[in-house]
Amino acid sequence: MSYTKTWLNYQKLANCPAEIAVSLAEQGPVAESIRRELELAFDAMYGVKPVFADTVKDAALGVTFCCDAACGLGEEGFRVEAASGSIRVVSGGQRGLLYGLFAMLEQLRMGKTDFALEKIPSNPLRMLDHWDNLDGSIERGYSGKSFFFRDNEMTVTGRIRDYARMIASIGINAVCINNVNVRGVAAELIAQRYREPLIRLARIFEEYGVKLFLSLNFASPKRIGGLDTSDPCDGKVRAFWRERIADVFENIPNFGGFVVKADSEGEPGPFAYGRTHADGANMLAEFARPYGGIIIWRCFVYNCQQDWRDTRTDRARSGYDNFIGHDGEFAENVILQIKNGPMDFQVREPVHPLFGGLKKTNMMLEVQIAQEYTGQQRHVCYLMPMFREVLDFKTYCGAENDTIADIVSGRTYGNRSCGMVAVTNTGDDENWTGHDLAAANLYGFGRLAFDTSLDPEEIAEDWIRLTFGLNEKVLGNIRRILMMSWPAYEKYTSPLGIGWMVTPHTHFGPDVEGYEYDRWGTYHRADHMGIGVDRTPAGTGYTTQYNEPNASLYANTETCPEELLLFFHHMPYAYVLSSGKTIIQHIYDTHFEGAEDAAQMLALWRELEGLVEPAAYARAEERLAFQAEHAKEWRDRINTYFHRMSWVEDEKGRKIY
Ligand code: GCV
Repeated sequence: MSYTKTWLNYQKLANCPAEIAVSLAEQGPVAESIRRELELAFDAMYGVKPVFADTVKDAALGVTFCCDAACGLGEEGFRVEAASGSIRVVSGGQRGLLYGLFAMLEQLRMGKTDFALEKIPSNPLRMLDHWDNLDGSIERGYSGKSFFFRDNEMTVTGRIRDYARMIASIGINAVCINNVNVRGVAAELIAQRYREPLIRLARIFEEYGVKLFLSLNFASPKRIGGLDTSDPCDGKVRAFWRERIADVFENIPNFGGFVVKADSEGEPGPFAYGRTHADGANMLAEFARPYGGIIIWRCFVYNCQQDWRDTRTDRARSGYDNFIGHDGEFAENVILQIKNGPMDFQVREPVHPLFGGLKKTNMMLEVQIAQEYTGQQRHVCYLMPMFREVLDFKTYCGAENDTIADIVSGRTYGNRSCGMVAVTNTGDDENWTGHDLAAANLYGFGRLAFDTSLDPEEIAEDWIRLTFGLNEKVLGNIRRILMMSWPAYEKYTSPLGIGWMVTPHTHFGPDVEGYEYDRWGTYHRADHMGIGVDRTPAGTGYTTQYNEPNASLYANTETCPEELLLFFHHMPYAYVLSSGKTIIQHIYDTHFEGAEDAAQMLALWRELEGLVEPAAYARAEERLAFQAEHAKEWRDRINTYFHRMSWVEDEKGRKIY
């Protein structure tokens, strides 16, 4: 199947230089990628093939790449200076030159000829996690099937190189290719069966500075090793892992390490043997350490067998409760991967309290650009504004450098094993991401992980120009759509921090009580008087997991940020918000507004007919039209439910079924 070029859609530019000379002394796989990309890009942009030469001084456009370990930019940082037809790209390593190359191309494509840029990546690890299964399906995948696996085989096709190019162009340096739920033959990815295609895949990634990671199954000693236990302290189990891990690192080039989902949602882990997460993670880390390998251990651990009548057990508490007692016990090459919020990628959640709690443990921020709970790439929901809020959140873990961005970039504790990871949103659909506008989340995540200070609106603008060209109307309309999309989605789905009103299992579409009486710990506790979960010390005590002043701020209804009021408090429908509206009126109003916003996004897109490439226009038009209708369904289902629950009429007398 053919596929779109997304933001690497190099278009012909005006003012083409007559000849282009490039000086690049470096050799090796990354340097080769730089050469290939230059040929591709300059041919498409200027119709000129660059000449590679030792000196560039006589050319109309001369580009010099300079690898200088003493430049102070590190292996991944770069400086690009362009003036009067001469461009100089400097870095301490080839990966930095590659990132500098893409940054230079972006500037040229946006019509700039004289510019200076200097960037050192904020986060050491900038990673994408695929939840791809070996049969080709993708857990929570909304853009077709896997391009890594099909029918229990690996598919290392030309698309992988384009994928590697695409993600390298936004600074991604690590990818885990298989689902954290490691089922069936996926456990054998660490064995011989998939070795040869994994080596080929790893070599392609290496050309673009991307490390390969695999998710492993903690019960592998039993599942594929023929042992009768997977106890991490058992000698035979240790020998199994020592041998397997050594074999993987010694044979797969550029291998980064393993991602582990243990004792979570039915996945095996150390608990079965009375061992701790630290016992499990450290055992694996010990065998990965000689190779510079990393164990990424997920903190998404909670009781998924809860009785809804139990109001003391709180899923929001569980990540913190499970891990805080082990602070300082994890090996140096273990990173705890923590979701942005304590529940599960809802449209609005507070920031996970573990970030402010752990002081002696490597941490990584996990977000989800696969829009599992935010419209599944059938709704547009640009998530960078949400991630911006998360990164800026002050944890008060110390007097300074206490934001999430500080912690995961290593500024707070001076560590290098940290960073950001996104559960990714790609598949084999022709446009990679199902919804053409969902590619903004992939692009945006990479840019934000590389530079955590960026403004979401500026990222959106860059993405629009690089994908759709420089037309001002196109820029203006798509920017408005993207920037209004997350607030709109929140308005027509989730009031004031209440999540989970979705259809069970699929997580798509409204079902207000879908998860209310289920075992997953996901309750909004709406009754005829009010709604919300009391997570104060008088309730589940979740607020106490935050450092002060956050703990008190959240515990008090007067100071709790209103967008999270019902996450932290059970409130009567008649409670009056700062807007002067009651909670019930707020629910009605936001749901009507959200549906109107969705209709407006469709109208804004429709103004672009003829200005956007026809196939992309049609694909997105269809999805935005669906979204506008689906938003009405959300509006009506939620409003009707709360009207029937509360018996309060809408002040504006609108239709509530
Ligand atoms: C990969 C949520 C999703 C699951 C996912 C899990 C996780 O529960 O619904 O599909 O499993 O998160 O993050 O491990």
